[in-house]
Amino acid sequence: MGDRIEAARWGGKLAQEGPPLQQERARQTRRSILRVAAEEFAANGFRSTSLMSVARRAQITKGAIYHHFSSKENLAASVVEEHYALWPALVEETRAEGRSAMATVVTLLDRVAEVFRDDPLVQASARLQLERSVIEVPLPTPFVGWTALLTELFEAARAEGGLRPECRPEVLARVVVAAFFGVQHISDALHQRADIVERWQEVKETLLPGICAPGTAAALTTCR
Ligand code: LUB
Repeated sequence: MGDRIEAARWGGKLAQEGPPLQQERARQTRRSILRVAAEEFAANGFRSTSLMSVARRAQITKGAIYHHFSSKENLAASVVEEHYALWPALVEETRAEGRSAMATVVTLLDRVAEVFRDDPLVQASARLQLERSVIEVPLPTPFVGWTALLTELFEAARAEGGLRPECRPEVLARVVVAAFFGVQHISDALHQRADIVERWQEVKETLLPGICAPGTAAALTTCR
């Protein structure tokens, strides 16, 4: 699927890189700014993060930041876009491993839980999405990418006979996205996402028997 089509699915757009980046050094600087900004946004939120604090932490000038990002709002939007740009490769890699559609869903979301635990860019994006009302630039629409992808995977699972007949793929997708969002939000609030993988395992063990074809849930809750 073309990059632009895939990027559109995730509610984002190919990160606007401003004037064409002439050299690898410029790309490295942009990546470094995004990483440092993500750490600041994740820890302190949008309002309490300043471009000065990002510049200081990145050991560059504010002018160097403005060369890549026109404002703090644009920087925040780029962090969120970079978050969503992470998923297509993980999805493609997991789907290429040849599991059943249901096993692919389970494995994929296990990996996503680990990314939420470990990646400051994703953690920052989740916080910025919660603060989107005070960020005066458009951000990618949250949840739509995962809802569309999971609907597709649950439709494939239905075709494979992997679902209970009463389950509707688009409903399952909304329920699972809501469950995952809640798990990562609560884990963040209480434990800085340290226990997100374990909490997600509990949700899987609870939800899967009501989703999977009879007798198939147990094998799925431990698949890797
Ligand atoms: C996911 C969050 C947190 C959806 O896709 C998103 O926007 C998400 C942050 O906005 O959970 C569930 C995978």
